[in-house]
Amino acid sequence: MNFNTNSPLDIFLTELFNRYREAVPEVNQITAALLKNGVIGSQDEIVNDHIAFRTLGVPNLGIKSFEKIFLFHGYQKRDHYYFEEKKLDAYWYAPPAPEYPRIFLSELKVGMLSQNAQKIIKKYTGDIKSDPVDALDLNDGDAIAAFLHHPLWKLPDLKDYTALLEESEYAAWVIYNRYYLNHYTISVHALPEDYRFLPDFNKFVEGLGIKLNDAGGKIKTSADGLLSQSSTVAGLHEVEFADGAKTQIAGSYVEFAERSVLPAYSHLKPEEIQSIHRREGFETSNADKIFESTYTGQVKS
Ligand code: OOG
Ligand code: NI
Repeated sequence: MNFNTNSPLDIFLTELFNRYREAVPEVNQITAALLKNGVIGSQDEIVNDHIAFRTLGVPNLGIKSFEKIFLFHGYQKRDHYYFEEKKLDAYWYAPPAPEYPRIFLSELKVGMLSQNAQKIIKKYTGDIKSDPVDALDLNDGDAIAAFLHHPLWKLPDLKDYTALLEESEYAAWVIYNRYYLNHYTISVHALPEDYRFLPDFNKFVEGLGIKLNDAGGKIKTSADGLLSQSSTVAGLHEVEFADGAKTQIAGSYVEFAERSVLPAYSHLKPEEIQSIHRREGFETSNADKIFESTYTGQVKS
């Protein structure tokens, strides 16, 4: 991501990306290989399709709270997606200008979990008596970045994390990782020949020794055939819990998206094609499997 202004949105997106890049080695590894192969001239040439965040659906938090940050900065709320088995809701948000990434924002439907899991989540989030975003100066980009990197609840005990993990991998991820950027997404269709189709791009990534999420197959494709996505498997990080116990937990990952040109624009010449001519939005069946990039079945196999 590279922005030429110093707007609050540019500032906090850049700070989030810098922190994410430090925590997820695959980001720089892929960029370095694209540079070395002469595919791009600098990191800024990579088009960021979207970024994603996860939230807990409890009073004062969740999508209703989190989305205020992006709505304030000109994002528009679009389609809703529901994931029955994972007990998740999600929306995507269209950016104020094409150089900004879309946002994919999800929320755990906490009320659908067992009494025990709800009790654990409440133990950490129950003290939050007002919406913390309301106390934030949304014109201050540094303050927003600090807010997204600052814990809203105390560090969990390992036993609480483990109990959540058994029932909801998503719940366990959020209770430890909170609002950290979950992934950024390389628009592979914006890359030159040999890299702009997902099967080739996946081979390039795997050639770097990076593991891909194979839940539902390495490439997830929408029913209309126009949106294909793949992703890395989240790396494991040794972390410490409130009780001093240490274990390895999943962090963030990298996603790759190929948005095809819509049939109505198939007559356009390659140089005429802009992002508005390509498949928009997301796809529930793709997203359902992309979520699993942080799940035990992928990160520990
Ligand atoms: C989001 C998974 C879904 C997409 O592009 O469909 C997704 C997550 O892992 O939080 O990113
Ligand atoms: Ni995504």
